[in-house]
Amino acid sequence: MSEPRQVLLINPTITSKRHARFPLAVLSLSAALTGRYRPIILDGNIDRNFVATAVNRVGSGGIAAVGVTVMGGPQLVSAIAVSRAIRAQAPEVPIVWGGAFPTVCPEATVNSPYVDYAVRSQGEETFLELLDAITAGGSDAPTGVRGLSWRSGDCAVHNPERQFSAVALDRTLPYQTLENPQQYLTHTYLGSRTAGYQAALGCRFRCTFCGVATMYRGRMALPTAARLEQDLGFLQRQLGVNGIQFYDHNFFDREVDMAPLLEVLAKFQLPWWCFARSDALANLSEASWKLVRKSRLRMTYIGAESPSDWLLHDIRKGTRADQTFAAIEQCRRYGVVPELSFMLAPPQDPEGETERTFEFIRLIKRFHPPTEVMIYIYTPLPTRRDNTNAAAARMADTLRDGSGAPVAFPRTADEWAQPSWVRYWCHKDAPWLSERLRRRIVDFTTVLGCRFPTIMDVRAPRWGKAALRGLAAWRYRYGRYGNPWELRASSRLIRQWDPRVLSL
Ligand code: B12
Repeated sequence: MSEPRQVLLINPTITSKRHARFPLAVLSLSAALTGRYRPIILDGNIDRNFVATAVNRVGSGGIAAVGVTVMGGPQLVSAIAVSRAIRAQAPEVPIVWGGAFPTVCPEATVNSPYVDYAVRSQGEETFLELLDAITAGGSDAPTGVRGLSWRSGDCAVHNPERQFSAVALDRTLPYQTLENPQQYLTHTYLGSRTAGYQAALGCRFRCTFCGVATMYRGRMALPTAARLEQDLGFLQRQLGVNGIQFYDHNFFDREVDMAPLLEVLAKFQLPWWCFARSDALANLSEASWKLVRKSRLRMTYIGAESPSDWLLHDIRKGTRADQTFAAIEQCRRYGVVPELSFMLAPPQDPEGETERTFEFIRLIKRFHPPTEVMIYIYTPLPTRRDNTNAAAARMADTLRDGSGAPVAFPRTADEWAQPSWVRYWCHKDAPWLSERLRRRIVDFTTVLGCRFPTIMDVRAPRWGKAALRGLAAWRYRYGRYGNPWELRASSRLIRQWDPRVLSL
């Protein structure tokens, strides 16, 4: 029998080696491919020379295709670098992109000369079918592969969507194929050996700003309790994990479905972190909250987004501002730190909404000071004309820049990799922000971050955080956020880490 064909799976650099987490996307693809193909994982977060390694690997022959996982923002820049280098070394090797970027921007992806195929949404089955078509060697175009975008002459072709699949929940991730799995366990406030993990697939909600909504189109599936128990057992016993960060888009869903999973977590009592919705937390029964406490949920990330119910309605969030307070209250009662994220400066009313959000944050800090706050700019992403998220498409159509001209999104991956668009993708800037507003947001974020240093930063010394708190106190108290030069200078000395960039 002939050897299975090799497929190189690349996770381009997105974070420092120290903050590298299990590259779940390529692990999940590897689990699906094993048996029919021989997957080889190359992680750019670990191998800081991953472009050269990839070029050598492809240069030595035998690679049937290269799969690259790509998130917009900084990872796009490293994905372009590695794809371009591979194309130059071995132009005959097909390059396939999958992940959040090609799902949201398939057209820009296949408009780029170093990408042959864009896999939209879940990738396992689509990639397998594509690989089968590629390795069969025929000259037929891959018209039958659902979820695939490709180029025919000058046109981008988008094959029909693939149905949501829960098959990945039956597969175990091949952690042991990673070079030294232990190096993915990082020191966080959850534990000295924290792992990133995803239990459920998808999300039922379709918020207009969220990439996950484009990826899963309102579908989701939970794992069985047995599956969760098996995975947590493996992570704890085999790898020595003592803290878990759940990447599930929305961990707390229907209470009745969650109960068995909470029982498993209460058994392990590994400190954990997750994403949650305020309405779900506010409505959780006391019995479930007791399990939450027993399981040692340390912090939960709640998309509060805005103090304005009209905006929450516009972005299809499905929650209200009063539920934000109800969720904080429940978290306080059961010893969980609420971590709230906000989206400032929406195009409908950038200045007004920003000021209202500042006041709302101050109110929350008075109500429950340990609440953590994450500040982002509201930056909706483009949607395809045939996308099922019509509300998001309508919103994207109304975007205007500072001079009132329509916002023109980039048309290629290279354009998306320009610094201004990387900042847009990272929710740090938007074309409709005036210079004054941009400054004000940066200044407020600086004052708030110094007045309330995050507990997620386990590296900054205690004295340093106390010094920043003291220095920022008067500015915060009197709302004098303008040009906090002394805080900027001190923050450079006592370098705090930014969980928006580095995660926990
Ligand atoms: C972990 C994570 C990170 C980690 C990355 C860790 C790593 N890769 O080593 C860190 C913390 C660094 C990170 C950073 C950012 N992230 Co992030 N991150 C996630 C998170 C929580 C989980 C991703 C994950 O591992 N999922 C599990 C795997 C199995 O699923 P998957 O990646 O979707 O992969 C499937 C498919 O996409 C597809 N697929 C993926 N890759 C490939 C490749 C091929 C070849 C194929 C065929 C298929 C394929 O198949 C896979 C299996 O079905 C998601 C939210 C979420 N729950 O998905 C956000 C998310 C991906 N991040 C997002 C964003 C925007 C960012 C940032 C760019 C900005 C920000 N502030 O959040 C930053 C950049 C920070 C910076 N450096 O400045 C967005 C992307 C949205 C979008 N529209 O593109 C998400 C969806 C969050 C959200 N709700 O908006 N992130």
